[in-house]
Amino acid sequence: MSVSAGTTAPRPAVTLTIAGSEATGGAGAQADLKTFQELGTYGITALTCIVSFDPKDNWNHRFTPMDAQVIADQLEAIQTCYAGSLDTVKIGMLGSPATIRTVSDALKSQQWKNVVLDPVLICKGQEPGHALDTDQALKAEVLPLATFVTPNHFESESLSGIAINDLEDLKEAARLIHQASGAVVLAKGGVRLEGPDAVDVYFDGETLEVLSAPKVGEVAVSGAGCSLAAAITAELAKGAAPLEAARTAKAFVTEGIKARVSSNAPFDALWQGFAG
Ligand code: PXL
Repeated sequence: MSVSAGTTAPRPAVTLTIAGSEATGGAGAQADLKTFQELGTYGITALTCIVSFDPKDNWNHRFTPMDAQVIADQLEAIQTCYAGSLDTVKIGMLGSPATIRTVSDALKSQQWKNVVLDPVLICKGQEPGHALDTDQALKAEVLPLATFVTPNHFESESLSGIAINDLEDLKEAARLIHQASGAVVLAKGGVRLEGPDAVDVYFDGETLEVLSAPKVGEVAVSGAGCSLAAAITAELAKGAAPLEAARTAKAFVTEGIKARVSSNAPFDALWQGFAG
């Protein structure tokens, strides 16, 4: 049976992720799409690169960028198909200055309500000179377009320029990153700060709130950062206020970490499907 165009059924909120593939399914676009599906939005992907862990080399990342024109083509298809209904985007791993330029051009070609940036700065095994160029381009060309940014401990230090050793430092970093970007900030302490709880600092220019949940183990789980930003994206697309979106996303990720999936890799992956 075919479904005709122009159906009057309620339409789901549309969410786009501009992200890399992580082949084993734990992180990147795969984590984003699973999160979107679980939270009831219609997920779309523009793929920026392919990451294949290397089991023969300490699970370092083998990184293959997509050709800039292929990224531009995907975004053209997506933005044309969903012109008028696509106003929420998540940005994950971009990986090269050329990709960053292509993505920032596409972002500037339309209006957005929500641009959620997970500022993935360094990919394990990436060549440092190349990574520095990429980081600078991300800060110059994409960060100013973000409405919501979710840096982890390392990324918060890099974006704020301060060392982060405790919760007070993380609060200061969140303030500084907000000042520099104008975006709502959720700076993630995760397992990197000492103490029994995984603490994140939310700051939107007025409200500063510490989101806290008991740590689930002491080791980072693959896909937690991607899933957190994707969950924020989905909640914002459905109309949640930023603080509410951050709280829901943190609870979603905490449950997903509890239900993590182990493999032959030396790290586990978050499972978004725990509720089903
Ligand atoms: O977790 C950051 C991340 C994002 N995107 C891709 C990745 C990773 C980490 O492995 O591979 C594609």
